Amino acid sequence: MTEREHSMAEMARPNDLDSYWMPFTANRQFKAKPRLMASADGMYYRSTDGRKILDGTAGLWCVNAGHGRREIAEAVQQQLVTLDYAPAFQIGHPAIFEAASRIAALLPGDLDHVFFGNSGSEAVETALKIALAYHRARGDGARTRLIGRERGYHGVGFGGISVGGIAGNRKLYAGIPGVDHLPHTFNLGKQAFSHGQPDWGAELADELERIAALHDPSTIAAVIVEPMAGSTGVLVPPKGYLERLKAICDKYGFLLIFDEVITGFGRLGASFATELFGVVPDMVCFAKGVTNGCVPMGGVVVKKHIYDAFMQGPENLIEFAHGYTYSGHPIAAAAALAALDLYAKEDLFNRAKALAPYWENAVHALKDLPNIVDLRNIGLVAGIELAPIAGKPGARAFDAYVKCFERGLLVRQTGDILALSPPLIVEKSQIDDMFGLLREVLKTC
Ligand code: PXG
Repeated sequence: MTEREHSMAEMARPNDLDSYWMPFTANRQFKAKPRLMASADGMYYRSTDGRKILDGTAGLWCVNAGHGRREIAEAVQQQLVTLDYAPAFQIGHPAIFEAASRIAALLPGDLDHVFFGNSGSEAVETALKIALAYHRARGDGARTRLIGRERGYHGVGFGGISVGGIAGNRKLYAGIPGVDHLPHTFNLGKQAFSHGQPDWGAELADELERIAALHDPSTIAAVIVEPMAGSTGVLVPPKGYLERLKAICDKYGFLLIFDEVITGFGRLGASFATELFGVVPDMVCFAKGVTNGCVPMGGVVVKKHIYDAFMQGPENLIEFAHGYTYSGHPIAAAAALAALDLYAKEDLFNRAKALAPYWENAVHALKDLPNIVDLRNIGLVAGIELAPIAGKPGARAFDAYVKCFERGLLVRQTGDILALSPPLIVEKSQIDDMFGLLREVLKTC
C-alpha cells in the first residue's frame, strides 16, 4: 500500500457504523462484518483492511472506463472552480448543451433531445411522465396506461416500482394505477446455457397483443423494458423478441421506452443496446456510465416527434412542468464530457465487443462445476445461476459473493444468481483471474 492509500484507508475507517442507513443492504448483517472500500484505481479496489479487490462489476454497472480516471477528475476540478452551479430552470451553461448533443449523437435516428436528471430512477420517472404528457399534448389523453415487465427493474420511484416487476420492491406500496406487465423472458428449461441471445422466447412479446386487447390499445401510453434485464439476474433478450415488441408498439401507437441505465455506454459491446439489437425505441433512459459513475447523472433521450409535440402553445410558457434542481448540473456535465471523451479515445465500446467472445468462453467454462443451473452472457456481462439450497433461497449465492469478496473479487448477487460486468478496460489476464477465483469459490459453495 502506498502512503496515500494507507492514510486514505485510515480516514475511510469510520468510528461508528450506526448512523448510516444503507440502501438495499442487510444493514445489521453488514454492520456486524463490514466491507469497506478505501480507494480504487483502474480495475482494482483497495479495501480499508488493505486488500486489493478486482472489480468484477464496474462498481454497480457504472465505472465503464475503470477507476480513478484523471481526465475526469481534472475536468470536474476545473468545472468546480469555473462554474460550480447554475440554476437549472430558465438558465443554462455551455457544458450541458454539449453533453446533450454528444449523448444524442451516440443514439441512432432521431433520438435527439435529452432531458437530464441525477439517477436512473429519475430518468425513468421522467420518461413515464413524458409518455403520458406526450399523448395528452397530441389530444390522445385517454392513453394513460403503462406497461412494464415481470423481473424488470426501473429504479425506486413510484413510477419505476410500478412498472418494475420485482415483488419485494412493490409489495408495500400501492404504486401508480393503470399499470400492467408483460411476462419476463427467462425460461430455464428452454434457455439454459445459451450463448448470447437465447433462441427461444421471441413469442413472449406477443403477450403485448393480449394486454392490448384486454385494456383496449387506445388506453395504453407506453411500454418500458430493459433491453437486457440486469438487476434481476442478467436476462438476455431472446432473438427477435425486441423486434416483435417494437412492431406491436408501432401497430398500436404505444411509445416504446428502453431503460438502458445498465446497457448504455458500451456494456454490451455497442454504444447502446438499441444499436446492438437494431431496434430503435421512442425513448432511451440512461444513467450510470454516462459519467463513469463519478458524479450522479441520468436522463432520457427522446425522439424528435416527442419533443416537437411539447413545443406548442405560447412561447413564454414552460412546455413540460418537470425538472430537478440538479438537472444538467455543471459538475455532472463536465464528468460526462470527460467520460465520453475517454470512451471515444480508448474506443472502449469496440474494446468490449472485441473481448466479448473471450468473456463468453470464460463464462461457459464454469459449466462443469457443481450446483450451476445456468450460465448466460452478452457483451461484457455474465449471469451465473446457482441451484438454491432447499429452504434457503439466495443463501448459496450470498455465500459465494462473500467468499469472492474475501478472496479479492467483487461480484454482484441477486437471489441465487451472481452477475459480473467488469469495467470495459478489463484485460484478458484479469478475466482469467476473475473466473479462476470464481471456480475456486464455487467449488466450495
Ligand atoms: N433502471 C435500470 C435498468 C437500472 O439497472 C435503475 C433504473 C435505477 O438507477 P438509480 O441510479 O436510481 O439506482 C437501475 C439501477 C444491481 C444494481 O446490482 C442495479 C442498479 C442499481 C443498483 C444495483 O443489479 N440499477
